[in-house]
Amino acid sequence: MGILDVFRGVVNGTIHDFQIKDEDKLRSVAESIGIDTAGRETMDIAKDLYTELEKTYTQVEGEIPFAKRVPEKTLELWRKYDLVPRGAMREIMEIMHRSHMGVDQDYENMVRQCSRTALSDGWGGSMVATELSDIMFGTPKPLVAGVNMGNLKEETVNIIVHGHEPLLFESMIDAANDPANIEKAKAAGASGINLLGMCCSGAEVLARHGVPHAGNFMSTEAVVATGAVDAMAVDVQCIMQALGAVSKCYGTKFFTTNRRAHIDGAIHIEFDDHKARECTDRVVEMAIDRFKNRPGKCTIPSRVDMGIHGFSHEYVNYMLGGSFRGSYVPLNDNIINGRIRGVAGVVGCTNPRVKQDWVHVELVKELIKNNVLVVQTGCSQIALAKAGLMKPDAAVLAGDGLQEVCETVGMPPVLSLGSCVDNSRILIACAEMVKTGGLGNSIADLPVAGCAPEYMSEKAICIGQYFVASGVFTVFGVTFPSVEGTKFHQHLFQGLEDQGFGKWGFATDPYEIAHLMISHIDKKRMALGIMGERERKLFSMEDRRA
Ligand code: MSK
Repeated sequence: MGILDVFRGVVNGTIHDFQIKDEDKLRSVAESIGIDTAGRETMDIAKDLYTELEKTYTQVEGEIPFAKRVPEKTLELWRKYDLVPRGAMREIMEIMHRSHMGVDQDYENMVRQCSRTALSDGWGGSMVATELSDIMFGTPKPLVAGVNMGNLKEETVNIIVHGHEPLLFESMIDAANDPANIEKAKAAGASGINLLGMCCSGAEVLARHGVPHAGNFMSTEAVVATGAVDAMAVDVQCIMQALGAVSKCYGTKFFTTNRRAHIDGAIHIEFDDHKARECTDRVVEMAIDRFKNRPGKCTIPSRVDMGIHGFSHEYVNYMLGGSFRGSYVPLNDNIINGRIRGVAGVVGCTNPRVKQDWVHVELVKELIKNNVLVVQTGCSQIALAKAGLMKPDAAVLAGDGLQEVCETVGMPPVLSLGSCVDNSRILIACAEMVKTGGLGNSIADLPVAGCAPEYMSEKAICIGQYFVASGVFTVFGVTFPSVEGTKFHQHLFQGLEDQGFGKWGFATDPYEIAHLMISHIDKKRMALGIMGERERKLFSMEDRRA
């Protein structure tokens, strides 16, 4: 909603710190929901696009605008079960009412509203945020960038931005590159200003601008202990509560910037969309002050892991088909001929209950070894970037078929897409695979699967549910918030698939998760009649570990 608010300010001319940067994207998004663009001025189209996309949140009857992007057969199924979201606010109000004591007491009916609300996020709020961010800040294209704490530099003023909304980060990029601020940093004895990202806002600007990334959710306190972080500014979501106290121990200036998220012990400087630089210039100024008075020695780990980031749907289209015939045909063809067995989305959080990054890395290695192309978002993608799998030469870890495709195209076997909000890019890719043809008529027919092996946030449940309702088998790890053996659990883990949707899965062992996903992909391949000569062996856990 924050991104939509800023887009409204941009089209109405009341916000000047942000602009429309990608006009092609503006036109293609507008056309995708039936807005006429031929011969029209950019701002005219933008105004119509705003009016249309606002309905995603506020409409009380009808279907959200991006329902027009859903494959026909998937949309038919949603209509049959009355799942097409009207508007996010209406669906959230309704679920709040239905979950009140003594209202909706039928598990299937309740799950239907869960799906409808979740879909208003995936094909609604998240998709709007991704598309408008591309329009205002630029659509990502692959670029080489580094992750890990070795991106901190002792001789520079180090500023970290952490959270989930790109607005703070975009403004901080401007502030950190402002010659006047750089001069102030130099006058304080620094060689410059070094801006780094963490968590999801970090993943987003890593993909969009190649800003170095210091680490995922599990590293956000540890990075402060280097002593080298002069300022950390946060907005919303996944901010560890102890960051204020940890920052105090190391003299790091810790800022909250969003009116919805204050933290005890933080310096609060409110970020105002209309005066964005007031906040970010102030953070830079206080970071320079801390640099001048660093309380102790810096201990910066030397490791930096380079990789390729920023595979937007638009770029994947171009990468596979070329600029004159951009298309998903080569991807579908390579799935049909069996070089690529299927596609897996491995996304989501890192969770303190398990060894850092281990489940993500082992799971993804097992998938690519079995010729499954992996797409990633969020903290999971940072785990794999640190493990070095976002480089084309990581293709040696892939099975023969996937390796051949990666070498031909020159791409890594693991594609980094951006933040958790960019999971909507995976929905668009699924819709495109259906539209391209040869892999069934609905998303539920595709040989694809999804996983958040270390989820920990409430919104991950919503993301999982919008993938399941869209037709994707989705596996979660660590814990699952339903009781095995109940009718409700059975409905989530099987009943939904019987109705034509995707379904949930659960496992904690990375190899078991990988083979749940691979078995599902094979089941879909079998149904599509594209299993070929491949021998289908049911593996025991011992086989898998061997
Ligand atoms: S930041 S929601 S820990 S991916 Fe999106 Fe990472 Fe999960 Fe937060």
